[in-house]
Amino acid sequence: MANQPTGALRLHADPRSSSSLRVLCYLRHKALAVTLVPVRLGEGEHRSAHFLALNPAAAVPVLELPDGQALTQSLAILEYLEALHPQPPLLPAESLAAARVRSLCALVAADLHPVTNMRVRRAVAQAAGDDAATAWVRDFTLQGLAAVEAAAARHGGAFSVGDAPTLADFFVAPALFNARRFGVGLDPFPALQRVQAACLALPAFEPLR
Ligand SMILES: N[C@@H](CCC(=O)N[C@@H](CS)C(=O)NCC(=O)O)C(=O)O
Repeated sequence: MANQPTGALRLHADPRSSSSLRVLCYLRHKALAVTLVPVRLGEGEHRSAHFLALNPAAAVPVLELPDGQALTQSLAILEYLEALHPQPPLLPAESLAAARVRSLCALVAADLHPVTNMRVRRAVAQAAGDDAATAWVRDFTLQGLAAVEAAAARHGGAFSVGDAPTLADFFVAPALFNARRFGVGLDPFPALQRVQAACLALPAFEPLR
């Protein structure tokens, strides 16, 4: 393919961060080789001059292409890889189904995740204390998951859209992993419990177990 550089992909990621896990699980699902370059968020490595040269937005993941070009934003990374490696397909060919998939990706990546991200948790903790930050994250996680649950209950089957994995599951499953980290249970979310079970049964999602 004309726009597909040959050679090794490098993924700059913190393997415990949910945005990184979206890409890591996807690469496993497609059996794509990648070199992991660890970026320890807890150590502030994403704010180093070296990393900022790669991603001025100071966030992981970053996919470094064989020619050295950097690609940021997990959804853009997955759509790029999906265009190059369409088998097995994770984006339905039918437009409405594809829009449902992208809608769920956005519910996680654009709505839920930004308000619970590390920099926001830290800012709330600094302004109002650790307990307030914990309450903040749990509250926004519950609100975000309620929206994802509603979408999965309407359009999902075994997975979050339909009965086969799609890109949406690579956003939803890491969000459920985060919910567990934050002490948010899935009891109110039966559709998400079903999606989680289906994802965790696949080898691709082993990093979330
Ligand atoms: N929308 C971005 C989000 C990237 C992002 O915020 N990643 C988090 C880790 S899950 C991060 O690097 N946080 C660092 C911080 O908040 O300072 C994506 O989908 O890639």
